[in-house]
Amino acid sequence: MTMEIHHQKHHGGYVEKLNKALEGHKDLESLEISELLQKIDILPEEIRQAVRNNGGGHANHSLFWEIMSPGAKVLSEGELFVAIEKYFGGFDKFVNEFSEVAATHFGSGWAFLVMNQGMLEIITLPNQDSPLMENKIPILGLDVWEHAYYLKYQNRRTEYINSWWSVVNWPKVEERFRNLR
Ligand code: MN3
Repeated sequence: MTMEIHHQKHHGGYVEKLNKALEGHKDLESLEISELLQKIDILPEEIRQAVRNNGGGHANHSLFWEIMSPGAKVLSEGELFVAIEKYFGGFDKFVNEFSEVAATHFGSGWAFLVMNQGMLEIITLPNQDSPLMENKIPILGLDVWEHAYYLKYQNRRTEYINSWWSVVNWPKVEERFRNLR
C-alpha cells in the first residue's frame, strides 16, 4: 500500500505538475526528461523551479521503480560488482556507506549511486533534485522522503533502508551501469 500510494499519488502528482509547467513550451515538451533536467539552469525562469521539483520528481521516481523488484538476486559478480569493490573497498562497505549517507540525510531527499566523470560516487540531494542537474548519471536511487516509508515504518528510516536492500533489482542496476560504458 505504501508503494501504491507512492506511485499513484506522489509520482503521479509530479508528472501532472510537470506537464502543466511545460504547457505552451513546445520546444521543451519534446525533450527527454534527462535532457530537460540537464538544461535546468537555462530553462525560462518562470518554469525553472516547477521543472526542478516535478521533473526531478518524475526522473527520480522512474529510476526508483525500475531498480526494485520482489525477490531480486544480490549482486555477487560482474562488472558493476568489480567496480563497486574498486571504489568502495568491498560490496558490504558500499552497502554500509550508502545506508549511512541515506539515513543521515537531513530532511527530504534522495541517496544515489552515480557515475561522475567515469567514477562511481555516493551522493545525496535535497528535495527532488536529480543528479542529472549536476551532469552525474544516477545508477541507483533511494527515496528517503517520509512519504516513502511513513505508512509502514513511521519514523524508522533506518529500518526502511535496511529492508529496501532486499528489493534492489541488481540485474537492472548492472544493466544501467553497463549502458554507460
Ligand atoms: Mn517519493
